[in-house]
Amino acid sequence: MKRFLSVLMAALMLTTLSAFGISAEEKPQMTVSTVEANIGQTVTVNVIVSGNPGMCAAALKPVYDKTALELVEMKFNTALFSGNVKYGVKAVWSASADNVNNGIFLTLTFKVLDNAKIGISEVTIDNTDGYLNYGAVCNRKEENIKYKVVSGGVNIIEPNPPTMTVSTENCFPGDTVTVSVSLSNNPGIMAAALKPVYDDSVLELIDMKFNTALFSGNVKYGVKAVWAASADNVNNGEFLILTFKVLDSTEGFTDVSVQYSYGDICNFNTKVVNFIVTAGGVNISKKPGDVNGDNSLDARDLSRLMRLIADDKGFDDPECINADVNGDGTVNAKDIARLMKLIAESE
Ligand SMILES: [Ca+2]
Ligand SMILES: [Ca+2]
Repeated sequence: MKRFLSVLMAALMLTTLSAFGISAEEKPQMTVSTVEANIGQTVTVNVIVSGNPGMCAAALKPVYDKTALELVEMKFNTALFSGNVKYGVKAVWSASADNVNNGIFLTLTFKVLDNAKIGISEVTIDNTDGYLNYGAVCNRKEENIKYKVVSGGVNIIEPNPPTMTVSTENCFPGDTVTVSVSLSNNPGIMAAALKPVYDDSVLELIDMKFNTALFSGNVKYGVKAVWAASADNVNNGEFLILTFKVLDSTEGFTDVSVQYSYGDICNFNTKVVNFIVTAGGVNISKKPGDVNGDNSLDARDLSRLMRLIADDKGFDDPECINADVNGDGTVNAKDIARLMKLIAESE
């Protein structure tokens, strides 16, 4: 019983010591880094040494999923760990004296294969129960160094998804404005049917037009804009141009987007292609100097502005929103001068 207690006491002391960070020297460890990569990309994973008590030879065997990764290159960091190297199934290193450096010891360069699954593909150094195999690393005295192995890997992330971006345009009430729908990360499409989505109390769709300079093919316009080519087109850029008439006496921001149903975009093999649609819109602001907001620029605006100034209306007053004709943040006589100039110059 006494013996058990003393063992327990010793264990408690060790726990306490390590809790205060007064542990013995750092234990030898090899940490494999984790890096992000897209499919098809080539990436480098580092094997980092810490707590190195001194070593003069190593034979490390990388372990990884060969269906996801192809090992392109192994390379010891001889700037920090000078010595002779040899690469085969294992990466072998030897030095003429014990090296006590810590840091990047070995780099492994992988290519992420086309059919790799999304997610982490583990990379480690061949080990037994989390420690390098006996004899994998030793010092000048041929003593085995028990390195703990912390696995890492390649985090294979979703490649950039095909995206359809609707532009945002600025205009005045009554204007005609064109909004473009552009493609990016286009994996190749042969046919598409897109339905413009907008607020018809603010905008009137007067024209749809595919950019056939970049996307040659046959087109048809109805409720949807339909495009079909004879082969896959992998271009990116302006795909569809929507022309709207902005209705009079409207103001503010209005959304414009495009919709498609599943199967409305496909490639030559009739495989469905999905695009993430980023909506855009039209930002409608009143004409500079249109103080009364009736979408025309005339003497009535001047009269309104003079009244606002005479009444000493604060700039925050809703009536004054369009009264800062020169845009300097205040409403004063300078705006009258600018407005007179604008009216004089208007047709
Ligand atoms: Ca006006
Ligand atoms: Ca002003």
